[in-house]
Amino acid sequence: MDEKTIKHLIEIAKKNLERNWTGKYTKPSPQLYPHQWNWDSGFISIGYSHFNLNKARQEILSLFEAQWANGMLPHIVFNPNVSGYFPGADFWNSKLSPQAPKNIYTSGLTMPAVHSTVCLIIYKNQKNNPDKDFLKFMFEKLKKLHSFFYDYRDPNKEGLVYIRHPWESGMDNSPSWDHPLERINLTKVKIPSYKRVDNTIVSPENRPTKEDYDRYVYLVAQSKKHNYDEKLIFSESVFLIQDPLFNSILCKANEDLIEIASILKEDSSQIKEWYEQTKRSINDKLWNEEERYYTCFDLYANKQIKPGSVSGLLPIYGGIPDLKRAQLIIDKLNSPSFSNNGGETYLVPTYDMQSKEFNPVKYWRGPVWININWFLYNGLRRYNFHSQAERVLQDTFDLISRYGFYEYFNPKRNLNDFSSGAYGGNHFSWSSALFIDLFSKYLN
Ligand code: 9WN
Repeated sequence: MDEKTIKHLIEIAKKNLERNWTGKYTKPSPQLYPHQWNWDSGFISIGYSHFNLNKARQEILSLFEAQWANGMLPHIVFNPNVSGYFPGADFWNSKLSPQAPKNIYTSGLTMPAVHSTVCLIIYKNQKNNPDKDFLKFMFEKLKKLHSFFYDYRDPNKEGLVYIRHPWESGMDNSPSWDHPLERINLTKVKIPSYKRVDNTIVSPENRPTKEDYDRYVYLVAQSKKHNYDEKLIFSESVFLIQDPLFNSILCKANEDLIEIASILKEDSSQIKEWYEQTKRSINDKLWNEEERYYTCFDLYANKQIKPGSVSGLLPIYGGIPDLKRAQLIIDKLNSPSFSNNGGETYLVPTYDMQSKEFNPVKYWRGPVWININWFLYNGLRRYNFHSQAERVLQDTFDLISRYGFYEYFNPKRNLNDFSSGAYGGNHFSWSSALFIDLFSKYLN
């Protein structure tokens, strides 16, 4: 990692964000994702906060304009002037819900709640000029977002929230969802007709399968049938999962919202309760004693899902494990499941490399993603695992300098075909924005 190359890459990263900026928000990638995406905007805003605070704030403000009356922040906010994405605004028909905003079209589900964390980062990156206005404007909206999760997605009132669609996790075709999704018997249920666009823009080999999409579409159709009413969807859904990363992101967001409340001298007693309960329940319910890391809980089947996802390592991002468990997570990270001692793989594969489900080229079934590296890096630093954190940084640099700012990457270093290790969209916004954050000490 030499300073000159890092600075050069930072300049390219800034240009990518400039290229994807629409005047109101930043597209995740130029063609593949032309609308505004929920957690993407969070990551993008973190990148901007180092060199353009106005855009950092604008990105978040634009997203929250589409917040639903019940507090839900939709996973996509549609740009009415743009087509070429499936499922688009018409398919979602968010107006079915009385909770949806009147003049903005959105999807009908949500994504991981990174936003309180992002707002605090924006505040801190103001450095010598601390302005509380943005935090003041955001505080109630952020609290409402957290309330949404605890009011509507925590049926046992245990501080663990569920996702009701793979798209909510942001890790769409993770093998963790295979078994629960198999409950949707494709030969028996009616799937609305639809036409994908994603696999005409990038190689189908690197995207979810037709069966995956059939099930994604089916779950959307089910929620539309209930006009996006959370309670009705819950009563009928076969896909209800408590995921460690999703809940750890919320736990960290609670921690950061508590800090925001203290900056603003607002009451944070409710947020503290959420924080404590979520932390405790992740440890009580999502820890897998056999594999010695965290895993998802399947609410429908009332049992844990087989461990394997990188999500199970990431409670360190939220400060969830005690030191003993954090060390076990490091052992897992260093094991052949997620690393290769001979240095033949990049950190961090998104699924256990020793499992039969692992696929190094297929989306969330193995490839390295830069946002996951960002969570891992911050978690490792939080527990003072500095040498591992440096490895994440080095591997992120190696991947980006070798291939460019792609969406996801093959974890294997020694590929025969040198050109085939990076997939999905190029000029990808969060790869660019989080690279800027990870290497922000090199900013001019
Ligand atoms: C569906 C935008 C989004 C990311 C997700 C990623 C992918 C969409 C898709 O792209 O999902 O939401 O069409 O595949 O899985 O994490 O937010 O970048």
